[in-house]
Amino acid sequence: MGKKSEKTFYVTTPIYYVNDIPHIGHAYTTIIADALSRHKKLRGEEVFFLTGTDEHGQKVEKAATEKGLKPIDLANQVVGRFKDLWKALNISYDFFIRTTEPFHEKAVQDIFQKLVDKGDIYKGIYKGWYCVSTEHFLPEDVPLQEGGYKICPDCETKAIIVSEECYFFKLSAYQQSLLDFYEKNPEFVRPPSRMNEVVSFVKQGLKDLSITRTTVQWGIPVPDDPKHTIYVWFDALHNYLTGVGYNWKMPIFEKFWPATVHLIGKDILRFHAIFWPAFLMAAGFPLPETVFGHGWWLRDETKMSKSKGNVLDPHVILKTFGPDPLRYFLLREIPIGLDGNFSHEGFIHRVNSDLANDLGNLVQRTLTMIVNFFGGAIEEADKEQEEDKKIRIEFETLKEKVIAFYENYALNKALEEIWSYINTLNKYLAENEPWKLAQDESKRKRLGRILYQASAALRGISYFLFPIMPESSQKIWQFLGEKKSIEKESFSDLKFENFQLGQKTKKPDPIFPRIALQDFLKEEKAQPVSEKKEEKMEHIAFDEFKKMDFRVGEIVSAEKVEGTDKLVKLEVDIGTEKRTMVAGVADVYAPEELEGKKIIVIINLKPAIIRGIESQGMLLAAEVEGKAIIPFFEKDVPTGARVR
Ligand code: ME8
Repeated sequence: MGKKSEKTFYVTTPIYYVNDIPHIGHAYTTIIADALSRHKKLRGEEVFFLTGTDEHGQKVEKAATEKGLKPIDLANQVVGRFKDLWKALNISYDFFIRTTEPFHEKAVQDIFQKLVDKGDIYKGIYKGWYCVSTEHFLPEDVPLQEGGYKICPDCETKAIIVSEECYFFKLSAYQQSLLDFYEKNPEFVRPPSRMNEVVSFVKQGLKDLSITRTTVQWGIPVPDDPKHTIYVWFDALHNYLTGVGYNWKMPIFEKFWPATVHLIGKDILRFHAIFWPAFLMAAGFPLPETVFGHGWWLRDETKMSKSKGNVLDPHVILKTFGPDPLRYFLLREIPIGLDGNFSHEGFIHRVNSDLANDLGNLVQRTLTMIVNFFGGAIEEADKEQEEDKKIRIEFETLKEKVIAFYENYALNKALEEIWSYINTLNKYLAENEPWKLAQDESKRKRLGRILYQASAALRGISYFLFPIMPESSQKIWQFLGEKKSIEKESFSDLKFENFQLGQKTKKPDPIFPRIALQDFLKEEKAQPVSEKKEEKMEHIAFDEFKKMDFRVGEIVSAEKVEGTDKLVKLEVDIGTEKRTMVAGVADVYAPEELEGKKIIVIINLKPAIIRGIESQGMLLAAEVEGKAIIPFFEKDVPTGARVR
């Protein structure tokens, strides 16, 4: 494959899991990607912006089972939530990849097979600890807790022990090539502190990586060995190839690959900075330019995450403010590499002070004066004086700085510079008091100059802000009388003088309304809580427990439910009658093993239709490594006896 042309920019976000709905953390990465791609388009580059969803794996399988859904049905629901959020946030992605798309699955299988043929993937036995929440195998040095289990160091939930036949990827064989690559490409991982973390991890030694599972059914089957499914991370990382056309739209792929930047949160750095380049090296693809690991949004100093149940649903903010204030806040508040604490107070403060006061008032004042004093078009202006020149010259330096900051992922710095210029302009107006000049007919040209400088500067400001606040910038641009959209003017054509004397401006509507914190918090509280708090123990009253009718049931007959691997249909004698029940135990027990066994069943559970069969009760079983293990009675007990 030839080297791609210089003028393309291919940016990706992680593909998000569909086990639960999107939150501010997901919005953050996606907004960064959107701002960067809008900036690159203004610079005249050809851009491909990819986002999507990670739909396979144990975590999604488990979430679907808990909700009584098939994984694909859960995925379909949650994908809609992601797409709605991206629309509400004005995200201009070029393609939305879903890992359940056949073109993706096929490409992953082909690459897998290629690595098997090459000897980079081989079969063995894996034994170790696995974290379902982060979908990864724990490093061996994670200590054993007193109860004989391990805690995932990343998400602090309990890991499970796994022992199964699996395919391994020869990660260890790539240790030196990775270290050489990092050395030659110091910008591969950014910011630099993250590169140091990656290098020292690799130097400690890499072990081969288990990349298939036999206990997870919701995954891409291994070619010619379908009892194995491909590990969700091997599957997911390849979205960056398939999402840009690999194996199905090759001209697009060849144009944009390798990716310019994979934007990710620091939680998934190792997958992207170690596994991913190793997979690519093995399969013979050129490597991406940069993996940028940004910091986390925290709430009360802990990472906002679904498993911690402290996530913030952006919809309330979006409903009240529209997309731009949130986009602005997230990008302004913290440098991309660092963590930040999200608080409503901080958000409202920024919106009111930076957007409503500093920028909103500047737009409002300037344009209202043009309408009131010049009927909407500044016809005349005197020659620039020193103080006016300063506004034009600062504009030129600001333009250079903004470009450099955007290019360097320093979006908060770009915003700081823009705001410092906004403050200069507010000061310029305050010092020159155009509203007073308007009282004196002889000062009309002077008045014209001051309002011209302010308008020309505002035109530039709206242009610089466009990648971050596309909707509001476009509004300001149009209030200033521009007919074409901002995107039609390339960065290299942007000049102070592009605002013309005589240009017909409009009376502006308020762009950023002020909202009182109290009013906003009231609105927030009124919204239904859409996130469930996971992992929290909920107590039930004894009376509620007493309502549950557990009995000894005898399995009279058992047969597999057609078309499934896990489900078995049971006829259970509960003493007073026979009941049909569907249980997910066929991967552990053969139907003949179950016949005649006595088990514990709950008989007053509302019936449920499972695969078209009415299940009139449920058996109890222990969940061990994703499998259901049934407790059988050691001593004979009468069928129908109560269990308490
Ligand atoms: O990890 N602060 O998906 P995921 C900032 N499917 N960013 C956050 C955040 C927070 N509190 N919480 C989440 C996965 N994010 C895999 C990725 S890619 C081949 C597979 C963002 O749904 C951040 O970008 O858990 C983080 O890396 C990502 O969401 C994790 O999303």
